[in-house]
Amino acid sequence: MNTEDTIFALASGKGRAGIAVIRLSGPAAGAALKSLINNNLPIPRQAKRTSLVNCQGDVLDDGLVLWFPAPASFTGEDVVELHVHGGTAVINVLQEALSALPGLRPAEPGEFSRRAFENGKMDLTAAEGLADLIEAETEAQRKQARRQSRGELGRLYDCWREGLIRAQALSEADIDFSDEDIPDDLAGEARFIATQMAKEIAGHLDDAHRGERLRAGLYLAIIGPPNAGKSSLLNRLAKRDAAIVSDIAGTTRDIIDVHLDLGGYPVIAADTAGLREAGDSIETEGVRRARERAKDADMKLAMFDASDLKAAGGLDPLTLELIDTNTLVILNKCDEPHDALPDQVKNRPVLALSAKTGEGFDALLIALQAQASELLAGDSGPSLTRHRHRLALKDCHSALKRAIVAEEAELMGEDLRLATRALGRITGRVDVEDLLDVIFSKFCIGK
Ligand SMILES: Nc1nc2c(ncn2[C@@H]2O[C@H](COP(=O)(O)OP(=O)(O)OP(=O)(O)O)[C@@H](O)[C@H]2O)c(=O)[nH]1
Ligand SMILES: [Mg+2]
Repeated sequence: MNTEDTIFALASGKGRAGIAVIRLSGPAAGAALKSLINNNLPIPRQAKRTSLVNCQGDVLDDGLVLWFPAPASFTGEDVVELHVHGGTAVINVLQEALSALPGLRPAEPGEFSRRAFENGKMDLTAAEGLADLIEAETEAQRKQARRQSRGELGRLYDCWREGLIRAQALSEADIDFSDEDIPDDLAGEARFIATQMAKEIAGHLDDAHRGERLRAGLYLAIIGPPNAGKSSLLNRLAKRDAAIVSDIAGTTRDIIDVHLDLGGYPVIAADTAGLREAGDSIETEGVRRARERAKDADMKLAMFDASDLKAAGGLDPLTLELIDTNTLVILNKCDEPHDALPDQVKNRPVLALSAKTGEGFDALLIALQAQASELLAGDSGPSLTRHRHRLALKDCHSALKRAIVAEEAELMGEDLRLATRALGRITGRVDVEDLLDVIFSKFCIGK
């Protein structure tokens, strides 16, 4: 990727819209703007209404243009924004005109953010936070992404890293002056810092994967015997007919996912095949998938037909087996005559529901929101949000534990160096060339 190039891309979403924003960044952005407006550059950071023309002088559209000279721009380079009419033909003809200008090419995915990172406009966690903000579907996700995009997580890691750089310097001074008569126990002080930091990092890691779960969404599995009403419930949660409902036992055979916003928390709810000793090979596969989803789920709804309480075999044993501490038990079809319901099944709370009439549905939503909040609402500090953060923090913690018990200052210094490096890789302060392609290619910004 050549950073000498000037790149351009549609910054607003694809598809018809009132306004579309095309963004340019790089050394030829100013010349490109002059050519497009056939005029001098406008006043920086002030919108100017103008016609936009191609090289032949044909007027392509009217719109607003904005000029952000380097370094006070998103990428730190010269940046131009064209606010034009958001029709497909308008966008296409403008992109063609831009391609025809010298030194301009379409941006790769994530290239604007990557340039902003490389020009020191934001650290790697802030760039990731910005990508998350664009993907955020719920309020809790928006809040987390906004904090990260404003650099809160990066600042925490930078602060720890500075502490470790100091510890490293102390341990090195201890080596350099070991033969001389120095009053302070420098290695002891370095060990003290490492110990404090190891405690803080262990606490930060012991977060029940809150940030990662909030970013990805909680998995909720609706499980139960055939005909319990699982698909009916999924449809009520989704407010649409996402799954087929019928009185034929074994209707659902595959997993059907729907994305929900439960009080600001993102939840991916899955309808699953009814659990039973299946008849054919397709249903067997469906039941296997249902069990697998139940195993991976953060929350489960174990659903039974309330009338099964008085049936000869009682509640379905295959479903009972899967109930654990993250499960809510639902006794459905309470619109039909049924016996008194128990308060608990396998020590888990029971909710009476009619997926058909909606009776008990609000109580279920409240219970689900409470469970989601318990899993996702954190303390006041920023949470790590990606597996790569976790791996680097674990590396850092292991190196610190070794440093604390190291018998020689040289070994302590080496482990402190590794711990510092691990933190630096999260924010992108050191050694991240190998990570950048992977990280930025996943961004949707600039596409
Ligand atoms: N009376 C009553 N009938 C319901 C209720 N919920 C579902 N049903 C009916 O029960 C039957 C089965 O409903 P589904 O939602 O397809 O059940 P399921 O658990 O998805 O069944 P499988 O996909 O076979 O595992 C359908 O005829 C529904 O109309 C309810 O609350 N009350
Ligand atoms: Mg079903």
